[in-house]
Amino acid sequence: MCSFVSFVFQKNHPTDFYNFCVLNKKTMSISDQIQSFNHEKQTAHAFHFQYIAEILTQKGIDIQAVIEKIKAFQVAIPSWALGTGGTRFGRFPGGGEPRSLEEKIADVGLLHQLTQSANSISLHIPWDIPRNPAALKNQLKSLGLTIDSVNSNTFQDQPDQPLSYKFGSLAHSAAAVRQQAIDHNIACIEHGKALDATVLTVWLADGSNFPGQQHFRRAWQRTADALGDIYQRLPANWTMLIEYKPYEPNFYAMVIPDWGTSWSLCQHLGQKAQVLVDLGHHLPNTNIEQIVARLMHFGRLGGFHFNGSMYGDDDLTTGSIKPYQFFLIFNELVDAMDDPAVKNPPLAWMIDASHNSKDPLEDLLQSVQNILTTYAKALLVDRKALAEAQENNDVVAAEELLRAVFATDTRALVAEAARQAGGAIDPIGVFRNAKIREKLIQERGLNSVATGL
Ligand SMILES: [Mn+2]
Repeated sequence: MCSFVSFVFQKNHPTDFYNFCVLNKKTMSISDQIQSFNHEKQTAHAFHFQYIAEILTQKGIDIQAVIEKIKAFQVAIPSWALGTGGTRFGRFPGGGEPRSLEEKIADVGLLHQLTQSANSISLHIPWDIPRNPAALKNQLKSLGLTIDSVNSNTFQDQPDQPLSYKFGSLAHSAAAVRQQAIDHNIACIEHGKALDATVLTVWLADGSNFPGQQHFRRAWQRTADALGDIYQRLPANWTMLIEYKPYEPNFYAMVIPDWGTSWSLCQHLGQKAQVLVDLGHHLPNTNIEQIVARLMHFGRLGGFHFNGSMYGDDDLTTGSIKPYQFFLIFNELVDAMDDPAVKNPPLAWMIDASHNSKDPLEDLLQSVQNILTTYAKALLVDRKALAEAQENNDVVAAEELLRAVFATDTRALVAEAARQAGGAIDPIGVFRNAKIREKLIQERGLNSVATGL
């Protein structure tokens, strides 16, 4: 009934057709849904793709080489983005959220199947403690996924925890609290080892809300010493990512407020420690593209968290608020990645967003699309011409090169990359037409909770 032949007959009413399929053919796999929907979209897609391909080919760009790079780009999905985020005022669950680590992995498997660009998941300990690593590894393998990183949590107290993090963790004034936080990070490494992870991400909420509350230099030294104890336990092939944030939850001073502090801690620890840049962890108007360029120049950028923000750590959809800035950041990342003189390690890419108003899976699909279309733009920059304009101080030519690429619609390139890899030309279209959220609500209920927030 859902064969391509009957599909063609009913193509004038694609939505009705899909509803019919979903309601009457419950066994139709996601893979079949993707292929059917791709078939429906193929004519329009081919038209758009041909248009952009001709323009770029005329400019001497190897279109298939660009598509291969898009296909190779993979971004990790954090377990905490799979449910509706909370605020300090309230949380409004959307229903069908994953209730266990297995269900979180299943959701990332779905995102990967649709986009072919989300092949790993980041875990949050203790929200995602792997109870049965062997079974989880089998599940990951069957979905073509790996573990991207394990993230420690010393920003909230757990029910079975003897000492409180109210006044900090690795920077706390009491050695016993610092030791508890060190032990927790070492436990995170052990959980990660069980699932073949190789990255520990440390983000600290430590800081002070009022002037005089905390001694700045002692707080840095305690943090550095405690991180040193964790670093000692890091396996040889692991990386420790140190993430900074200018404010929140502390509003007077964070112990690690900026990239300079993260970098100083990495220098103190050694080569396995790297700076992690989270797009939302900057004050308004910070020149983030310059920060990533500087870090990569010194081989110190290890991880990158995608999200979108208007004011600070808003955790909105990647690319939703400041797309030009996002493009300029990607431009610097690609410039450094393509430069053989830059000895920066491969980056761990992750979406770090969790907000209140969208279906979390649709939001992640939007983010993946925005990441890939912006990455594709950065790949199209004529770096030789840009370098020439820069060396000749031709300000307008340099700027116009970037502006022209930014204005290029790269959606058909990303769709073609997904199509060639077996993914969806229109991932959100498939998600909606296959009524995936409705099915998840049926399976998991309306009030399931994904995170420990
Ligand atoms: Mn982050």
